Amino acid sequence: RRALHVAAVAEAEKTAATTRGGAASVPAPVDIANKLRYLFGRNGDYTNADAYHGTAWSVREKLIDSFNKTHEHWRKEDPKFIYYLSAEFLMGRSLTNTVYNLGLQGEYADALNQMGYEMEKVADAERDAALGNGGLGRLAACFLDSMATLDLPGWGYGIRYKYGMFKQALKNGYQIEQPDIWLTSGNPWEVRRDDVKFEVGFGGRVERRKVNGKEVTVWTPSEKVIAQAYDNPIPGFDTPTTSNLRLWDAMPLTEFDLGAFNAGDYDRAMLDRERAEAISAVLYPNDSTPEGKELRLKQQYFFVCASLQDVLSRFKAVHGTAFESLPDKACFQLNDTHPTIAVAELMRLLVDVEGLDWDQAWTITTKCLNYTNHTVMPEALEKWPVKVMAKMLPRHMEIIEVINEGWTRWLAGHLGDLKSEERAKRIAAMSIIHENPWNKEEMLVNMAYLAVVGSSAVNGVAAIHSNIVKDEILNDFYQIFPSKFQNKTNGVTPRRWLAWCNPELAALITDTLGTSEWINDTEKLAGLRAYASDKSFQAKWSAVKKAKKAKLAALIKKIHGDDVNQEALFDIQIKRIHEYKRQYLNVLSIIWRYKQLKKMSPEERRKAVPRVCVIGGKAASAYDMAKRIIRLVTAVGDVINRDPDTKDLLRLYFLPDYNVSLAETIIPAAELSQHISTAGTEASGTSNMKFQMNGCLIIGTWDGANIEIAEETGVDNVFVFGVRAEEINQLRKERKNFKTDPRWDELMRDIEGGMFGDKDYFKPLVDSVNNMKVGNDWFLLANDFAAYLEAQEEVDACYKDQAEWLRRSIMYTAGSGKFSSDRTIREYAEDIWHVKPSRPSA
Ligand code: GPW
Repeated sequence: RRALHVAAVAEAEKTAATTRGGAASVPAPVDIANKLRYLFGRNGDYTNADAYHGTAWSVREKLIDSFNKTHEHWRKEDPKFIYYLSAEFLMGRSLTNTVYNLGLQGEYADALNQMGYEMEKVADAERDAALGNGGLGRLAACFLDSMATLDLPGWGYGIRYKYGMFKQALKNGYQIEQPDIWLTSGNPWEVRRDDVKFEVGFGGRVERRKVNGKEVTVWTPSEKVIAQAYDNPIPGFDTPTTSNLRLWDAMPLTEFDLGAFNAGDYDRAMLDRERAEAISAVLYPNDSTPEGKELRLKQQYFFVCASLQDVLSRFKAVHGTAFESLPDKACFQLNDTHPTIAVAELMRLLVDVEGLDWDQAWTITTKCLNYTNHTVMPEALEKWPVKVMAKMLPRHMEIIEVINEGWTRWLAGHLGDLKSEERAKRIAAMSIIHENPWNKEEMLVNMAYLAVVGSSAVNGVAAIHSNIVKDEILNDFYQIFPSKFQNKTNGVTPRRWLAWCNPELAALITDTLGTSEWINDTEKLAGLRAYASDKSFQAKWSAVKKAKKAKLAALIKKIHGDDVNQEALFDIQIKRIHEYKRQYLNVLSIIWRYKQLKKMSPEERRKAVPRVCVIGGKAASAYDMAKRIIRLVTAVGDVINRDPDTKDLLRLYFLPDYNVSLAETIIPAAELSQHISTAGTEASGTSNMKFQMNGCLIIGTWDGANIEIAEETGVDNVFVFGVRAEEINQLRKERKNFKTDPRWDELMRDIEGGMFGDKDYFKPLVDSVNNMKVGNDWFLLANDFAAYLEAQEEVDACYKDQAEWLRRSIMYTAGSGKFSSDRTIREYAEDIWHVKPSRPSA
C-alpha cells in the first residue's frame, strides 16, 4: 500500500486539476497526503479512518472556495434571504454528498484508488452528524440541499450540540442509550467564526426608564452567555452555489470567574463555564413529544436570539436602520414551534433595542415570520408555563402579554357580531396565554397560537395534514385568517436518497432515460412508466435490487451473525418507535405469520413467500411503552429466527442505532416498507418518499403523504388498508364495544402467556391495546388488525408474480417526481418566502 501511495502521489504531482472554485490546485492524491502529513502528522500506511480525514480536509478547501464565491456574489447582489430556524438538522455524513454535489466524485474516487483505498470504505469511517431526532430534523437537512441546488439565498440556523442523538445499543434485547461523541476527532465540515459571536441573556429584571422624554424598557439579565458561530457550508448540486448552515455553540462570557479563581475557589470559578456550555451540550431525544424542561426553553431562546441578532447586524451594515424594508430582505421559517420565541425576540430587538414603535415593529415582525406545523397530536403542541417563562425571559413574557392583549382586543372587535357569551368563549379558546386544562392553578403560553398570530403564513406538511390543521387543531384561527393557511407537501432530496445512495439504480435510470437530468428534475422519472412492463428492463431493475439486498444481508450478518435468504421478500419498518406509528401492529402480524407457518405441512410451506422482516428505530429515553415495543421485537425475533421449522421462511431482526447512514443502506434494499400509522396521526412521513424513489412497494394506511404517494403511483399499486381519518373519533368512542378478531385474542393470550418470555414486562403492552384498560387502544390497532392481515396476504400473492411486482416497483420510482424537496422548496419560495434564485458565475 505504501509503495502504491508514493507512486500515486508522484504521478499526480505531474497533473494539475481545476476545482469548482476555479483555482488550479494540487492534485487530489498529493493534497490528501499533505493533509495527513501536516494536519495529523502521519506518513503513509493509513487506516480507512485516516484516509477519510485526509480526504475530508482536502475536499473542505474546495467547498470553502465555492462558499466564498457564493457569498461574495450574494453580498454584491443583496437579494432577499430565507432563514430556516430549526432546533434540529439531521445532516448525516458529508463526504460522499459533498464530492458528488461538487462534481468531484470521480477525482477523489480515483485518487483514493491510486492510493490503495476504496471511496465507499473510506466514506464509511465518517460519523453521522446527528443533530436531530427524526423526520423533522432530516426534512431541514433535505431543505438545505434543495435551497442550495436551486440557488436560493438562504441559510439554516440552529444549535451545534456537542452530543447529538444518542447511540442506541441493545443489551439482552433492551435498548440502552450511549452518548453520541461526534466531535472528538475534529469536524472538517465546519468553520469556526471567531469574529461572529453574540451575547444572549437570561433572567434578571425589567425596568422602565425615561430617555429624552421617551419611556424605554431596559432588560438587565442575571445571566449572560456567548453564542459562537460555526458555519457548515452546504453545496448545491450542479450549480456553483454553496450556502450555509450556521450553528451556535454556547460559551461563558469570560473564561473564568477571575475573582473566584484568584481566591483559589476553582469549583466556583468553573460553575459559569459549565452552566453556559450546558445550553448547547445535548439534543433532547424526544420526537413529537415536547419535554417541558427549562434547559430546553433556554436552548430555544439561545439560538433564536443569536440568529436574529446576526441577521439584524448584517441588515444594519447595509441598510442602516431602515427596518421598514427588513421584510424585503429577510424572512424566517419557524420549523415547528421550537423557535417560536422569535416572535417576542424580534419585537424586543426592534422596540427595546432599536427604538421602533410597537405597531411598526409588529407589522415588520409578522411580515418576516412564517410557521410550519408538523404534528396534529395535541400532547405534542408546546406550551410553556408562564412562571417558567417569566423567570427565564421576563421581558419576553411581558411582550407576549402585550401581544395577547392586542390580539384578544382585536378579536373582540372582529367577533363583534356574536353574542357576548359566545364571543367570550371564542376569545378564551384563542388566547395565547391560557389555563392548563389539567391544573387550573397554572397558566401556559401556547406556542402554536403565538406562532400563528405572529406569522404571515402557516402551513402543514401534507395535504391531509394541512386540512386537519385547518379543520381541527387550528380551526378557530383558520376561520379568522383563512388565507394564512397553506399546504406544503414535504419532499426529500433525490441526490442523497436516490442518486448517491443507490448509484446502481441511478445509472440504470440515466441509461434508460438517456439523460441524468432527472437528478434535479425528478418529474422526468415519469419516463420510466414506459418501461414498467418491459421484460428486459425488469430484469435489469431486479438485478440492482438484488445487489442492494446482498449489501443489507451482509450488514445483518455483521450485526446478528445470521445468513438470511436473499430470495426472501425484504420487509422493512424504520422510523422512531412510537405508539401511533404502530410497530406493535407489525409485530403482531409477524407472530401471526409465524404461527401459520408452524401449522403448515412441508408442501404448504414450499408455497409460502419467505420474508426477512427488519425493524429499526430509537425510543425516547423516557418513553417506556416504546422501549417495551423494542423488547417485543427482539424477543419475537429470538424465537422465530431460531425455529428450525420456519427459519428459512421467516426472520425478524431489530437493527440497532437506526440513523441517516443506516437508512442509506436499508432503503435501496427494501422491497416492502411499512407506513402504518393510525389514519390522521402521521403529519406526513418522509421515509415513505425515499422508499418510493427506490422502487420499494408500500403497505400503508390512508395517512400523511402516503395518500399523495398512492395517487402518484396509482392507488392499485399500493397495499392500502385500514380505517380512514374521518372515522377515528367515532371509532374511539365505540372501541369499548368493538368485537376483536379471534386471531387478535389468540395473539394477546400468547404474549400474556409468555410465548416470548418476559411476560410481566409485556403485560403493559397487552393492556395498552385492551379496550377495558386505561389506554383503551387509543391508536386502534384492533380495528385495523384484520384488514392489515388481509393486505399482507395481498402482498404475498403479488410477490409470487414477480413480473407484476417489478412492474409496480418501477411505477413507484416513476411516480416519485412530486416528492423531491426541490418541488417543496420551490413552492415555499414562491408562495411564502418570495425569495428568488441568485447564482454566482461558475
Ligand atoms: F412534534 N416530526 C418529527 F411536530 O420528526 F414537532 N419530530 C417532531 O418533533 C415533530 C414532528 C413535531 C415529524 C412528523 O412526525 C412527520 O410526520 C413529518 O413527516 C416530519 O416531522 C417532517 O414534517
